Amino acid sequence: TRLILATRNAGKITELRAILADAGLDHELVGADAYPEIPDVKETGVTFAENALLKAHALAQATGLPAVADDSGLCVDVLGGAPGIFSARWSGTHGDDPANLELLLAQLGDIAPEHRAAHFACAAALALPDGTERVVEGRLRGTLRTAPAGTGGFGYDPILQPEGETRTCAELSAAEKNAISHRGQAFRALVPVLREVLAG
Ligand code: ITT
Ligand code: NA
Repeated sequence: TRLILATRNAGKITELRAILADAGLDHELVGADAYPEIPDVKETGVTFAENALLKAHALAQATGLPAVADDSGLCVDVLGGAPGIFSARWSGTHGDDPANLELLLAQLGDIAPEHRAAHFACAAALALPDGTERVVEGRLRGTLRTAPAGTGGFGYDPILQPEGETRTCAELSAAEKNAISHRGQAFRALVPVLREVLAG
């Protein structure tokens, strides 16, 4: 069966393909860019789970195929959880623009390491054309660096150093990141649900 990856974020798509393949999912995975005629849904939810469900339902309804979506972001303790669901547009420009990360670093200034706790969060949603839905979440806790390091991954990866690591997410290999990441955790938890729901 074909499974839609209801996202246009190339970094997410690369990671999702690896995570789902490693988990033994044998569906044909197709990104939202394969359906250019389908407009992007407005992310009007106030939680990652709500936005992930909105994106998954929009693609499932429009294509008549099962769809999974990822809504994710960086939540900084000292900023009360911001940027959170606004991570992709924190500086006003979208997505993998380093302006987002630079603005966040400027906002944190020289706050000491013990006050730089943060986590990545990911909600993984599945929607079927008949309206069936599931959503699960994953988290990766860590500390924010004062300067970016590394070239891997995407988004805020160069500034998040996971707990127990000496490297940032952007200095991990793709496999190392997927093994511990918010996205890896969420989508690995979704795989048994995908198997069950798509089989039955
Ligand atoms: P789609 O809605 O098309 O999936 P998007 O990039 O707009 O793409 P989100 O609204 O979920 O997706 O925003 C997620 C943002 O959070 C993303 O652009 C990054 O800035 C950040 N982010 C999420 N996961 C990340 C990760 O694994 N590493 C670094 N930054 C991440
Ligand atoms: Na979002």
